[in-house]
Amino acid sequence: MARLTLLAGICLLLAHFGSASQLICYFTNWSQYRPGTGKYVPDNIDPLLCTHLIYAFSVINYANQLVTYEWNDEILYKSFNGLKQKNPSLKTLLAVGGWNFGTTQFTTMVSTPANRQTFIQSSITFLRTHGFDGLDLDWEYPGARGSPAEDKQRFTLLCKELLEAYEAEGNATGKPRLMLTAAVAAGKGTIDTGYEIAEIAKYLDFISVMTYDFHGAWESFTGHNSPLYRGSHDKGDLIYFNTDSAMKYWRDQGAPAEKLRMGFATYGRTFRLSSTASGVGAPASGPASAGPYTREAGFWSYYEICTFLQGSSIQWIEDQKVPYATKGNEWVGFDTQESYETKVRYLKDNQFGGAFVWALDLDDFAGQFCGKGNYPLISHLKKLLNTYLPPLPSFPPTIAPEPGTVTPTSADALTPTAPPSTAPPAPPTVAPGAEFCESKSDGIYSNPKNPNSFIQCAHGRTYTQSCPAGTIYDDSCKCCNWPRVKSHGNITTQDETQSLV
Ligand SMILES: *[C@@H]1O[C@H](CO)[C@@H](O)[C@H](O)[C@H]1NC(C)=O
Ligand SMILES: CC(=O)N[C@H]1CO[C@H](CO)[C@@H](O)[C@@H]1O
Repeated sequence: MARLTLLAGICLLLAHFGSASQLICYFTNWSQYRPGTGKYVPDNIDPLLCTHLIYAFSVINYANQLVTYEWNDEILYKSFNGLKQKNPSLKTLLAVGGWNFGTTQFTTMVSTPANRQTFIQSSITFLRTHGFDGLDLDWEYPGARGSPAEDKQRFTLLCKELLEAYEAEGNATGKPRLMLTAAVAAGKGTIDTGYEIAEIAKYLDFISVMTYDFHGAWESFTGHNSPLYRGSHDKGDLIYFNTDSAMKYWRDQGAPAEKLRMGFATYGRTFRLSSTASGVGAPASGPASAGPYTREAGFWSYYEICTFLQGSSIQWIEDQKVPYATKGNEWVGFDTQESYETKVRYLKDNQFGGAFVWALDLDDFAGQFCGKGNYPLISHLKKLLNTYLPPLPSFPPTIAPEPGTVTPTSADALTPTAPPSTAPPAPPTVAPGAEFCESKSDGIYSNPKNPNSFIQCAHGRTYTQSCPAGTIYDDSCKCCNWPRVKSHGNITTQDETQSLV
């Protein structure tokens, strides 16, 4: 117990250190059915990894009530919400909807005030009964996929009435108000038909913009699942199919940046090449083979990608800041620790309020495939969010003449190349006279001159950052930590520090 208190204390401290970015992680009710080492249940979740966990998905029944989907959801809810005993500051939400659930039940539910109230009251009972802290609306999408145009306004009404009811219930019971959030579209056309952005932003605690699935095997040319920037090959409406466009569109249409959460994928989307061309925009005839664990053509978990990378050719898409890999006639666009770093830097530069991950079970959660420990992507994301990242000069993505859009990198040093020399000079946060980082690769280093601080190297520049009072820099977790305490003659902090990053 003393150990848990210490852990909670460090987490709180870390939350206040650097930026207080939220990390929201989705759990999926179907990952329990994957074979062998792919099987994933709430017991596999590290309770200290994320600030919020979202259970996907629940559904709406024909009586407009919020209900379970899987036969064993109630058992899983119990272990899911039980994780809060190991991390008291963890928040859990229940997502309703999802892609497969479609739109019909949502349309019926929002169509009359009575139906909406039935749903709203049932959600309060359901969430409280099972110990969730809030509801995440995953309607894909209002005003699209069979949902009529008026659902755009009705979705706003639903958000407004849900928040009012949650406030009233919180006031009446003295419990903290239930949270209300939504996962929303990232494609400009779907955003326009689906959301009154400035309105819904008033009622939602945060908005998760699904900045992935931009390209996939439903198209006849290769493209990246989750590019950060527009690519030189993007023409017409495709210029909006990237994270940067989607996040800025939501912000510029009236959603406060601090309420927006940027989506990070722990999976990639695959293609089968139909010619000898293998770059971005190469002709494709469909998806690559299904992965042995996820078993869905066109889609590979990060841990399945790690297996594919052996013997593959990996390329960094310079203008979009994400990698792809090819082997034979199979092609996958995916994310790595390196692309996450560029994206977190972007997130911080634009002051978006945090990140969310789809999904916990698609990372190498048990560390059995990628050789980078448990949850290599999500734990890296957590570390990036909790660490000071010096802003880089923002330079527009260079539109290189086709096909010169990629630079080859080797499989084990997948490092984004330095910004072009035309980049504007660095902001004035560089430590004066510091040459520490001149020949070092990007990353965090201990400060040989002061244990209460650390040094961040970015593109050869040196940045010094202080640790919070009472803590020292700890290289084993690349974080600020309490000084190591001896108990019963053993150093006990090793596994604690690991679980912090
Ligand atoms: C809940 O209580 C707050 C604070 O007293 C008040 O401002 C708000 O109007 C109440 N909301 C509802 C829906 O009762
Ligand atoms: C096994 C499985 O696919 N489970 C379900 C989880 O919940 C969603 C609700 O959106 C269903 O569509 C899935 O089929």
